Amino acid sequence: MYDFDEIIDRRNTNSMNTDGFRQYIFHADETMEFPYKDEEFIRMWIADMEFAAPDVVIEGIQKRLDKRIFGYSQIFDKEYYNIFSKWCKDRYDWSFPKQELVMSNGIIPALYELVEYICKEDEKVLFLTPSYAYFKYAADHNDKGIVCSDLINKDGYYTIDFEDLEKKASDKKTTLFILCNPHNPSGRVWTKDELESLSQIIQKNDMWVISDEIHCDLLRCNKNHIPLGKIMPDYNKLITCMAPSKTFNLAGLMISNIIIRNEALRKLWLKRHYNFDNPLSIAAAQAAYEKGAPWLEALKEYLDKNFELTKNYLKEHLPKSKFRISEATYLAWVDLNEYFTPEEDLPMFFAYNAGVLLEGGNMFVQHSDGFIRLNLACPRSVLEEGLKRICEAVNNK
Ligand code: LCS
Repeated sequence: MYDFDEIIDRRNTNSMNTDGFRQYIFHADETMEFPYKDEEFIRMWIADMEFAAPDVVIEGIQKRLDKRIFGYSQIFDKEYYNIFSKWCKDRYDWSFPKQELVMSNGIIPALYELVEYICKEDEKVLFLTPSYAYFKYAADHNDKGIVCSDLINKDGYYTIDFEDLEKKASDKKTTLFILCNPHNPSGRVWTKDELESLSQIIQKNDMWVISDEIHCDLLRCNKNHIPLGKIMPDYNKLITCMAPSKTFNLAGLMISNIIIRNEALRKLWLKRHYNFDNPLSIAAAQAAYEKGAPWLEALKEYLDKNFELTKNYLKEHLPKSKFRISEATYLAWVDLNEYFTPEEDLPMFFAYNAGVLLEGGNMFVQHSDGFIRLNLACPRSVLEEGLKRICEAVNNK
């Protein structure tokens, strides 16, 4: 019914994935050359998918196109809230009042703004490492310091070092905690117990917390997501971020949901934020949440199989690699420390020697040397070729 095996040509679409890798991964320009032509690369890097967006979403955009005028837009219609809150209720048994929902052209821009609004002059931002690097960039952008708490890695299974976190959270200047829930890049889905322990630390230290739940819809089939807002139902200094961008492969449409409980912060947001949304993005997001669930369930099954395949392939061909199937995301976090020294530049190695574009090593703030992150949201034939090239390159090293 849904063809996730289809190979779609993304060239000439201004896609970051096909055209932006020199700049993003290698901080280089178009003069950087590789032994592979651009179209010969297997691209397993940036977190978007090689799959077509659901037909119901494309139809939603089409219906909006038919209205033919694309003037300034904002979500006025309460239908959007009704549909998105139903999504949260159905999937996470969690709901929030309508007035708490504001929109942003992406979660990253929201993080940049929220750090600015929340943190005073000499205050710092706390997060768990390895981390999606934009948590750091949001602090850097606002000239705020960062405090990192390394996760504990036991045989590829990551847990929170609560003792370390507690110590760092108790610093009065560390006022904001950004939680990646579920976690990129480890793929952990935090359990109720873990979230409760986190909530105690947050509460005890009266911290602000942003729970970035952008990956929450993309879980392995046997996993369940718990919004932090559900664990902390009355905590006022909590902001939740969710989006259709990862779930339905709509990152370029730049629309995301920011749920701000604190009234003063929300007022500040509404005053300072550039509060317009792209009308096509509104239509897409609404259609996705209203009609996209069957597509998502099929996608999850496909991704589960890609993870199984990856696990088996790595076990056979790179027996000294360490890998556990991620509980969430379509990202595989693979430990290659037995094959590389910490100084080696893994994205460069694989681009040159395997023709595979991937992220890894120091791209995740800290505590990530010797790891590669593989985006498995691609047709199985592409994945097979990518894995083959990766393993051959390492074994020929
Ligand atoms: N938050 C997390 C935890 C993410 O992983 C990403 C995208 C974003 C926010 C981006 O939000 P947006 O501004 O698009 O709404 N993650 C990416 C990644 O790991 N590689 O490429 C993108």
